[in-house]
Amino acid sequence: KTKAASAQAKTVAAPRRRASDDPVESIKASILDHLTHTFARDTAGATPRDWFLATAMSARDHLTSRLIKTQSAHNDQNVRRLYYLSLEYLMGRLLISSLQNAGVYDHTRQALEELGVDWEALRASEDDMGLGNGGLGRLAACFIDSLATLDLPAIGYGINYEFGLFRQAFENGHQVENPDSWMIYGTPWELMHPEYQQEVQIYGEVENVFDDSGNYRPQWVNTHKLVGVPNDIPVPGYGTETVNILRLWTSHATEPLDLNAFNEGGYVEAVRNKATSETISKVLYPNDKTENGKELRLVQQYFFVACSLKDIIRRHMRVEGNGWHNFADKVAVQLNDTHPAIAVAELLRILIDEESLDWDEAWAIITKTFAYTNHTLLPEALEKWGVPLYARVLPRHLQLIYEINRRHLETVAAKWPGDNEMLSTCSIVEEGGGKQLRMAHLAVVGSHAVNGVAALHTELLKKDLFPYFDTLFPGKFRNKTNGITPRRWLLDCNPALSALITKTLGRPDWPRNLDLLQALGKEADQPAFQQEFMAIKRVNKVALAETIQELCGIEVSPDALFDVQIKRLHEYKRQHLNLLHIVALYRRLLQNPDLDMVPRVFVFAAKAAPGYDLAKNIIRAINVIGARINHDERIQGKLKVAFLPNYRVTLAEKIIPAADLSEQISTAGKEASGTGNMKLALNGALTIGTLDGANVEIGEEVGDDNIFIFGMTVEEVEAVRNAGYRPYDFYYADEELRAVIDWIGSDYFTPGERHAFAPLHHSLLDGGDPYMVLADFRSYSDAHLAVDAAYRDSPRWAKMAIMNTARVGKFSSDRTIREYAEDIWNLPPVPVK
Ligand code: RUG
Repeated sequence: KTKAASAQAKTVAAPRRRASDDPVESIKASILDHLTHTFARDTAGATPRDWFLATAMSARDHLTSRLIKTQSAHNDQNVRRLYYLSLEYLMGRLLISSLQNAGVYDHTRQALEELGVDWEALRASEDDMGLGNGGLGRLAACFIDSLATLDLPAIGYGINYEFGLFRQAFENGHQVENPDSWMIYGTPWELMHPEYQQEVQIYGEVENVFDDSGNYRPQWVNTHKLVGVPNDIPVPGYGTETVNILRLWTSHATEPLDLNAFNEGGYVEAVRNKATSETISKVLYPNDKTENGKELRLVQQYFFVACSLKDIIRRHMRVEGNGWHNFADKVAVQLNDTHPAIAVAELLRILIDEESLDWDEAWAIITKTFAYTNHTLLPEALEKWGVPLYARVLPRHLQLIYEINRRHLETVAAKWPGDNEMLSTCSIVEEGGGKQLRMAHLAVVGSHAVNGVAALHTELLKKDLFPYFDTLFPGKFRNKTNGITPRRWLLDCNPALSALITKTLGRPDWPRNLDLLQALGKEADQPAFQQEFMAIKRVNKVALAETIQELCGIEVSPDALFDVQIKRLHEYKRQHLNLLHIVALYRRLLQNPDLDMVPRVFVFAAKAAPGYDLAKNIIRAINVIGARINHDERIQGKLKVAFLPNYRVTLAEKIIPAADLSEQISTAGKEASGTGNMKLALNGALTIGTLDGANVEIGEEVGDDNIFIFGMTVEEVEAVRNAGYRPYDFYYADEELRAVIDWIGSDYFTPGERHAFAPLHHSLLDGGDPYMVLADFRSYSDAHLAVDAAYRDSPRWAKMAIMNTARVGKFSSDRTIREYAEDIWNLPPVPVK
């Protein structure tokens, strides 16, 4: 029972209330009205979830009127719009950000307090909208927040997955995956629009037929039809009237029931088509990196791209005077990774097969419309599709891709005459073995701009991944360093620090202009400010310590240094390097229990792709070794290891404000950018990191004195690899490292269970240590000694932490989006009055 339940036990139902001039009264009235008239609940029986739903509906009321205003402003002015196509959006909870962005957060909190509602219980009853795997999906969520905040006319398109990323639990240290049925009881944020449903087709074959003018034309026939129904989520900007939308497609069958089959008793048969069609928007693929060759994933990609393009064309063509002649003037489409790259061939199919444009005309529209963001250099993450699969699922598109490629290779041949090697390097079709389509090549060829997501990444993209394309299309490749929304990642998740910043700067508008934080630098030396800053950190650490106790049953001291690594579990991110260091510390403590070291709490949170066995082995190793360390009284609580289960946006919001140290330790050249690094630095955590991804730029901003850089550079990694990297060389040369690896390889941590960590042990030595953990170990361990020394000097540490918050304004996603808008989309803002 909530507090409200007892406070208002006698109330049966709220009468319809009239809006009041007092905003708090008016919000109270609105919440009670929804409780009664939308959800048929009285205050006495209302559960926290009922209160959440009523509050969400009240927030939604503020957004929908602004949404309508925004749409009419955009329509009336026939504006140019940006369409962001992404297979993933990692939104998290929407209540606080909706209230904040609608400008009614404080009033709503007060209204709920006056109603006697338990706020924490209320907000805990909102499920995370986890329609993404990691950085790529979260970036999309930050971007749509910034687009609205900057008054840019934009629509995000994606899939309304019924099941988000799996819920992770641990059993005996093992990761166990459970379905994430986040919308099983509905969600208050989505507005369904059946009137904008789209029918799309798939499978079938291509026939050549004569058309009315006697021309031979290919026709895609005998296709399977699907219906996409859009669900819109309002996306309000912060401190502005603009409310854009995120449009997510749900798949349906064209005929929900085969009545003939049903009448003949074939009950399963009668709904088979419905079930198959609905499968398409059922689950998000839980894979962050590897290309998943499942047919269903290809169908998902095509389904959402085809629905979105039809919707974009419908919106454009309904305006009088619009046509194909000005399509690319009004429409900019950003491809988030190659997942939506089929859009290039689909628009071509529409223009040529349905609209009868000639090739050159169609191709000009396409290359003016699309731009593509690359998020990785890892070969296993670069999408390729087998030609036979494509021929079956999208036969007409395959023909068109072949023709795109033929023309593309003509350009290549003209540039490098007689160079067959170059032809095969640049081709969209990979020959040899089974023929495959390289989606990254299709995206590059079909776009007018291609961007990487951090300066270093973009350089490597040009140099290593697409060297010839950079020569072939000079100026096409650009950098757009990632960013994060300061609304969610500071204002909402760290209210105490936000209040201190507002008070210190003497202005509340820093969440829209993060460069203002620079001024905090002036306070970094002031003892009083340092104390206030670190007192907030401590309160956040106390809160995280409670969460750790609750989720892991581990007691940790808020006075210890909170050392945090939170991100997807992947070898290249090197959670196992962190583990080797923990085991080394443990060993040092056992050898010398009086070792003078700052007590540490190592916090991990990470999901491993269900089929990624080594990643799961690393999770198990951290859990099991951590448990042994946590219970070893000989080390007097100086080390604690907590692996928090079910990492997601909501958990990140809890951990980030409490972090002292941010682990960004990928092998140089492997992490395209990283965005967790930005969130942690913004909240005053110091980075221990390699010169990889956006760490490089974070280092440039905060200065060498305020970051702990270690390890090999990209060039050194390359040189060591070229010289023939041998992990055993490092193993034999470093006594401590050798002991640590042997220890992990023994059954010391898993008595009675031999070879529990054999996969991990093997990968580090005989497996060749592909991510060079051993080569970087000593430098990493030394950097940690420097961290230890800095932390003992509290004023120094406080100053460094403040300088991090003060100097990372560059990493606001508003800056990133402004750059995209100016440099790639040519998209002016449209203020909504
Ligand atoms: O691994 C990258 C991160 O470095 C990056 O910060 C993020 C957003 O740009 O995208 C991640 N990513 C890459 N997620 N999936 C892929 C596969 O292409």
